Amino acid sequence: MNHFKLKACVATVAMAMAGAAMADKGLGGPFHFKPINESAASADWDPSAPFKLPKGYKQFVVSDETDLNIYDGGRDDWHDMNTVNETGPMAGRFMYRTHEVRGVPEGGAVSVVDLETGETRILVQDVSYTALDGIRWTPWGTLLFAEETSGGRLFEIELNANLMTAATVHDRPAVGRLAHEGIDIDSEGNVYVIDEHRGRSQGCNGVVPCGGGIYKFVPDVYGDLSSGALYVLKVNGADGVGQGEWVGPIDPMTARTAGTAAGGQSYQRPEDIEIIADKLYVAITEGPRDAVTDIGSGELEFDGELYEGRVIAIDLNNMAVTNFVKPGVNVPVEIGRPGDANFQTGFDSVDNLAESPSGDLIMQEDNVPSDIWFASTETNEFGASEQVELFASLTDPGAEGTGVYFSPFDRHTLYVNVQHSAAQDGDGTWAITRKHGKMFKFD
Ligand SMILES: [Ca+2]
Ligand SMILES: [Ca+2]
Ligand SMILES: [Ca+2]
Ligand SMILES: [Ca+2]
Repeated sequence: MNHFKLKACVATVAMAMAGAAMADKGLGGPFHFKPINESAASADWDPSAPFKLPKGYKQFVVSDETDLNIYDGGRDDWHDMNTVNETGPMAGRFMYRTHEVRGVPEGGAVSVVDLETGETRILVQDVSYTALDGIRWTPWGTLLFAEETSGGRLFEIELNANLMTAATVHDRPAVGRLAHEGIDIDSEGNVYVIDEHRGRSQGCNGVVPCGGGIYKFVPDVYGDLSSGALYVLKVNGADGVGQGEWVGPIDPMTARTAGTAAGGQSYQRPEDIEIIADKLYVAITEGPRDAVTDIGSGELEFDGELYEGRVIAIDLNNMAVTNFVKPGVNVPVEIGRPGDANFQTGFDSVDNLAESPSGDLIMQEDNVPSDIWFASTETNEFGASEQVELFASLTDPGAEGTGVYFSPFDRHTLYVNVQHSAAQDGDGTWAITRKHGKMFKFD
């Protein structure tokens, strides 16, 4: 099988003149780009080249459901988040991916791709695993992954020496039973996690606000997640920004309600997180603002979203919490859909985050179209990014893009997944690059 070349496609998107001058400031570093002019339209969907890309960029399948089809019979494999083995022997060679399926008899799975040979296999799978979401390589050489369901578990995999099979999977309840998504680790070995819950509008058993918090786990011993203390972010200020502090420790087994009881800030559906330098960035998905419910008699009720998603930044030194990217402040509000007369490309339902090779924050929308944005970590006096640019957009009418990720060993390739594609067996991991020649040794 050699479908990689067949699926390669040089983007022919017209250069966005308005963005050309901005790109000279160096957003993306070695991955610098001229922003695309607007979001992709589903009418332009090409399953062999699903992303609308800046001029000069190409896209390749790394591994999709034609290589490994974990869920057969036309069921989507729901590729979610990615990491490579970032440390240790053969660092950078293997890519690990969570599969976010729910309610399937086989249960959730984590898969692995050997980026040298192309071999792809299931790393772990269990009938009890559900909605597997975040994944993170630890500095001590293990792999963390977690469930997104309420009270979901966080697991740690010890790998065998071949790095393609698991020796042991540990449940790590001390890190918190939460609707997990993003996971990140600071230089001291503290683990940051979130509760993906609409804390402001859904709350807990009718009590609002409740849940939707941001948490810090401090292990008793570096690299040992079996015991430690769990804290929740409290913020003194309006709308979840202002002066923050970690409060606790709290009971990890009831982390949502215990966090709220301790004074934790409830956000409206936090999802992915990313530490860059001394700041923790958190995507608050919070959208779409236009979602409405028909409550009968021709009356519509708006769901109470205040924004179409924002990213906050938490300075881990002085605990200042700021709005880093917010529609209408430093990125346009999204209006309508591509093809609509009044359509305006903008920012909606930000979900996955990653760090670019030059330390910018990459942000990916859970939206159709699913856009990928880059934001400079240079900020104004209010903590807002000085520059936010549109890198790419997904044409697939059924899919969201997930799992944006740069390997520390390849500064020229952005990995991204297509999740719940409208195409039969169309879920998979893609590589976006400007590099010439063979993309993979196994090509
Ligand atoms: Ca499938
Ligand atoms: Ca999620
Ligand atoms: Ca958008
Ligand atoms: Ca997500």
